This record gives sequence, C-alpha cells and structure tokens, in this order.
Amino acid sequence: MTRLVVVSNRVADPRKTAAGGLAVALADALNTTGGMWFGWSGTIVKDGATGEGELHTQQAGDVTLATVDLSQEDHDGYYLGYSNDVLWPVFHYRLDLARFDAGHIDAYRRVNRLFARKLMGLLKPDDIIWVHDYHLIPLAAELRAMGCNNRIGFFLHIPLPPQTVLAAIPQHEWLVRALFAYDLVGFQSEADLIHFSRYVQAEANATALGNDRFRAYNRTVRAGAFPIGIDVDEFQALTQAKDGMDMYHRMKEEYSRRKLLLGVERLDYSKGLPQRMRSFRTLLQKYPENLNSATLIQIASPSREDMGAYADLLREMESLCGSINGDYGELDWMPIRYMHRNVARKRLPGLYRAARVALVTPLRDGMNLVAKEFIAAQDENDPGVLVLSRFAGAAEQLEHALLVNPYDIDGTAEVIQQALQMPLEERQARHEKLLYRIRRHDVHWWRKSFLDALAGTDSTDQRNQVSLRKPPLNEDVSAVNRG
Ligand code: GDG
Repeated sequence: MTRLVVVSNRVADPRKTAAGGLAVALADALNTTGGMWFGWSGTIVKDGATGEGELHTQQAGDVTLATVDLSQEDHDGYYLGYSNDVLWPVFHYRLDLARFDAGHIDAYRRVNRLFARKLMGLLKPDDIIWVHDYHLIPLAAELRAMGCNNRIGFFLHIPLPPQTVLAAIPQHEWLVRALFAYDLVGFQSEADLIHFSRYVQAEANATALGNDRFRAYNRTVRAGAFPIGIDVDEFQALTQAKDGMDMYHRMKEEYSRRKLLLGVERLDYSKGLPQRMRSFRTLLQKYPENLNSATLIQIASPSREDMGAYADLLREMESLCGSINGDYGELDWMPIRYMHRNVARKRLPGLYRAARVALVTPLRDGMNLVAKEFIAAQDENDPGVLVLSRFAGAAEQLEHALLVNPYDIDGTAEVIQQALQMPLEERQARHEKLLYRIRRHDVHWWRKSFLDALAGTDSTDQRNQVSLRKPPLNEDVSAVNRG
C-alpha cells in the first residue's frame, strides 16, 4: 500500500487538537491514512553547533513525525527572510512590504536542499509526497535532482498574485520553474489558478494542454483549484461540547443587552484589521443607534512578532482601538474589546455562536477558515451574519455571505449595519446555503480530491530531473554579495 508523506514547515502531533488552519487540515489527512509528517522541528541550534540539521523521528499513533533542526542563520534567512519577508508579502500583493535582501534566497535554497536530503533517506519507492506552502516551493526540484521518482504534489495555502505582481520577485522565474518539478500543483481558488495559467503562458511560453495541464521547461504539470475546508462535524461537536457551550452561555449573558460583533485572526497585515477598526468607527459615527450597544470583540493572536511590519501593525491597532474607545466609550460600555492573545481552540466555537455578526475582512487571503468555522458554529434557528471580504479565497464559495471591499471604509460600515439589521428569515436562508457549501467542500473532500488527482496524474514524463539553475539575484543584491 502506498504511504502518504506530508511535508510542511511546521509539524504537529496529529492526535492533539492544534491551533491554526493548516495544522488541523494536515492532521486530518494523516489521521485518515497514516503515514509520515516531515518538517522543521521548531528548534534553532546555535550556528556551527551541529554542522547541519539533526533529524528526529518519533511515532504518534499511525503517523511518524520526522523533523529537522535549523541553524539560526538558516532559520533567519529561510523562514523570517525569504518566506516571510519576500514570499508572504508579495503573494499577498504587498510589494511595499517586501524586502528583497541579499542572502535570504541562499538560505531558502539551502534549507530546501537540506530537507530534501534528509527526506530522501526516509522515502520508500511507492510513497506519495504532499508538500505544503510557500516555504517549500523548490523541494520537489531538489528531490528530483537527488533521483527521487515518487509522485509529488504541492499545495499553496496562500494566494498566487497576478503575473505583474509575481514578476517583482527577482527569482520569480526560478520559483515557477520549480513548480514544474511537481506532478500536481494545487491552489485555493479559481482566481489563483487563472493567475498561474496566465503567468506560465506569458512568461514561460507554456502550452496549455487542456484538463488543467501545462507544458513548459520540458515538463508537464497539472494545476487545479482545491479550496480547503474545515471538518464541519468536528467543529460542530466542539461547539456543543462543555467548553464551547459554557463560553456561549457566558457571552450571551454578558452581552444580553448588546449586539456582539466578532473578529478572530492572527495579527497579520493581510487580515485588514486597521481598515476593519475604521469601518467600525464609521458605523458608530453614521448609525448612532449602535452607541452603547454594538460591541466588537477582536481577537488578534500574536504572530511573527520578531518582524518589523508586525510590530508596526501592533502599534497601529493599539492606537486605533484606544482612540475609538476613548472617543465613543461610556462608563458602562466600550465599543471594542481588543485582545492580543491566543484563545483556546475549544472556546472559539462558543464565541462564534454568541456573535450576531462576524467580520472576516482580509485585504487578501488564500482561503480563510475562520469564515467557515463561524458558519459551522451557528445555531441554525437564530444564526449570525457573516461579513466577508471579496478578497478572501472563501468568497468564491461563500457568495451568500455579505461580501465587502475592505478598502472601502464607508461601504463596509454600511454592510455591517445591514448585517446588524438583517431579519431572521434572511439570516436563516443565507446560513442554510452557506452551511451547505462548507459541508459539500469540507476538509475531507479537500484531502481526497487533491490526493485522487495526484494519484491520477500522468507520470510518464515526470520522472526526469528538472534542472534548477542557481536562483538569480537582482543586480543590487549581487553587487552587495560581491562587495
Ligand atoms: C493560512 C492562509 C488559509 C485564529 N486565532 C486563534 C485561532 N485561530 C485559528 C482559527 C483558524 C486558523 O487559526 C486560522 O486560519 P485562517 O485560514 O483563517 O488563516 P491563516 O492562519 O492565515 O492560514 C489562509 C489557511 O492557511 C489554510 O489553508 O485559509 O488563507 O493564510 O482555524 O480558528 N485558534 C486558537 N486561538 C486563537 O486565538 N485556538
């Protein structure tokens, strides 16, 4: 029987409930099939202490966890540098925040090669390998260069921007060429797939062969949209469990005279938090019936705090929330309850269920699982309303939410008012359709449709090596290197 080998930057014990969309989805995939989960151990060793990353393996039920340590220099260049200071901002259309510094690309390639070398020693000929996310784009090319003939799929959890944005990365051609070392490349949305298709035809002279297959660089890759979902049954069970219900009743009681709005995310600039706070302020200004009533609970869990752009965002949020509360708060009411803390996963569903309106308004998001969790947690007899950014991947599936343009502060405030005023019948009708959508394309569907597609890829011309030249540096960077 073939074994599933999942590769992602971080690895978690699939028997424990993990926080974070990716960890939950991958744990589900591995719990269903058994197999191996490979990635970084989370440990940073002092530079030069071990030479290269030590491999650790441990058994977690049917799943082998195999992890590698990283040196400080490799971690900083690969994770903080290239992954999160180049790929994350550019893939979220934020060229203004990207830092194309020298050295990052070398570390990115070094770590991908290290992972490939360590993984090669653990692979069996029939293993199916499923690589996840932007940290590991060149992994298959490195594996192929070492003689790996296994079937390899890649799933990108974040958006793929249009050609003109992607092309701002000095190594864009190298990155896209690396994708052709996979048998199947999966995106979150049709929009991402279109961006890929346009890029490869315009920049790589690729031929579209039909059935989502593209030929370039002497290779054929299949690409598709596989929108990630949640485990709806598991989330509903969590809602009904004691912690979920305790939270729900506490919130209902505490806010019995108020209208509760909710936002939940990592504190990340892609999530549109300052714009959301401004829309909420406009709501209070334009619709004074919400004064002393509408209360926004905003959970912003700490994320990548050692990076400058995140520290700036933290300061901006503190200042915005402080000024809105200062301007509008009363002795017995504060408009915003802002928490820069992580909330236990078992409590989240109760919070979702108690909210009248969820504000899920990213400026750009691969999918956004919070939107789906909110729908799953609702009481279908008295459901809350989802206000969703049209720029979240989830908007392609969830058009029965109230869709907004988060850059349009006034427009979003009006839609929030519409959500607060929505009659019960309309709330029920919208919720029924949304629940149907998240059930039809849940996390089990995602895993199965991706792995079925990967198993069905035509592998006849996929076993040759893909040659990855050294990634080009932009001229300035090369000059710095030479200097
Ligand atoms: C990436 C892509 C894509 C959030 N705060 C807390 C907490 N969470 C949980 C949520 C949800 C997960 O984290 C967030 O998932 P999202 O999908 O909303 O966003 P990203 O973390 O940016 O995930 C995204 C996803 O990968 C999957 O492919 O959808 O587009 O950016 O599950 O509930 N969980 C706990 N406490 C918190 O304070 N326990």
